[in-house]
Amino acid sequence: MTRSTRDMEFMLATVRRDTRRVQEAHLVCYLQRQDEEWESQTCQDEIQHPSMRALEASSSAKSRLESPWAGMEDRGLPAAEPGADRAGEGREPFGYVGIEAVLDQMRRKALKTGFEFNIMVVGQSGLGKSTLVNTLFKSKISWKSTATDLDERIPKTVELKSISHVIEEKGLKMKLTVIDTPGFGDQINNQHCWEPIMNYIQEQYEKYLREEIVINRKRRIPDSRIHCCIYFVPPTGHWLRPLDVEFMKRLGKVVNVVPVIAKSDTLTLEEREEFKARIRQDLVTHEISIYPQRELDEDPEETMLNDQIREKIPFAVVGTDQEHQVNGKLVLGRKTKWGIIEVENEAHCEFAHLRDLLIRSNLQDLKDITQNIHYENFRIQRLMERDLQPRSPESAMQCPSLEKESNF
Ligand SMILES: Nc1nc2c(ncn2[C@@H]2O[C@H](COP(=O)(O)OP(=O)(O)OP(=O)(O)O)[C@@H](O)[C@H]2O)c(=O)[nH]1
Ligand SMILES: [Mg+2]
Repeated sequence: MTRSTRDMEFMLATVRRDTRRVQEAHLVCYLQRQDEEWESQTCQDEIQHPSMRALEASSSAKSRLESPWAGMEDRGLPAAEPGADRAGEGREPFGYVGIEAVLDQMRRKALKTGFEFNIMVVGQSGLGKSTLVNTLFKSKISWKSTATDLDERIPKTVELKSISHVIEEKGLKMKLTVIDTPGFGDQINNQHCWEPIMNYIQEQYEKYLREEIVINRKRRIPDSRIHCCIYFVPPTGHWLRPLDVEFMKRLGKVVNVVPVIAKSDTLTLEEREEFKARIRQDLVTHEISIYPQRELDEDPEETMLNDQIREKIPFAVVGTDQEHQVNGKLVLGRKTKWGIIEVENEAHCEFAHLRDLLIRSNLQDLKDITQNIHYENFRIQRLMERDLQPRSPESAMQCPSLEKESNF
């Protein structure tokens, strides 16, 4: 079967399926990458095409938007009348309808608009949060980024700071923003140390909601909502501390949380594995919701894929912003007395797994869950606080109920 026929069948099969998880522009970036991989693996089983899920999500909604016959099939009508071929004269009436062109349209649109992705790093002071942010920007995701000089020594973070870089790959642009937060745990009393972080997350939802409820909405609402929060667990080798339990519990209710073991180079391989198992156990015992949330798996295939991620979490990471020569190549690594720990080498630590989860495999899913679950919960609760019926953009902006402190 040729690739285009396969795509056609694939598209035809998927246009019938309904979905709510659609963000076309972002999705297309993902599709483009998968297409390239697809080209190099033509013998792969069709069911395993990685873009399948994404296509299933997009094709239905997209075809409804762009086709003048959208929804006809759902209403029991033929998609196009024989002999009245409005889409393209001279084509077979029951054969080729040109749906695959949607992919090109989506691709073009994505190239034009680009997309945003926001990550936040949270954890106790001195665990290497700022260092990991630099590692992320210096690692191979951002070779072509507009990164500024990151070689200065990393100072202690004293306030929430957002760092954005535009990462460009094959004409596609992604604005990656990382929110670096001051570490907590320095105080004798750490009660409520999560408040500044929780408030920040909530403020971003609030900002988005304000933009959404005005009558004259912007065509594209700037998205500063946190799509993923990386929580740094100290490498104690024991169990989760009560403070970490409390903090993650709260975070998990409002944002996608991905826990990592910080400075994992300080643990032996056995200690690392044991610690990971204990943390997983603790997460279940304390009912902490972390990404990918089991209850949000949509089908057995997704459960299978997500189980593989869940088995690896928390990722044992090592951070650095220094490069070293290893076998004639420059690598990001930490130089120790005994050798260099290469942070992008999977045999040394799991930084690459974390980066792949965030940027390669689950970026769209993280954005979807933020939009459809976390933001939606916030939005419903906020709108129920008072009946919001803005009459003009101005009144919406000055709506008193939005000024009020939320319980969220
Ligand atoms: N051994 C080891 N040290 C690390 C690692 N990552 C960072 N460090 C070191 O830990 C120290 C603190 O790093 P930061 O990145 O400033 O930590 P932080 O979490 O941002 O600290 P605050 O801003 O105070 O919250 C620095 O000396 C880093 O070089 C790591 O993976 N392993
Ligand atoms: Mg810092």
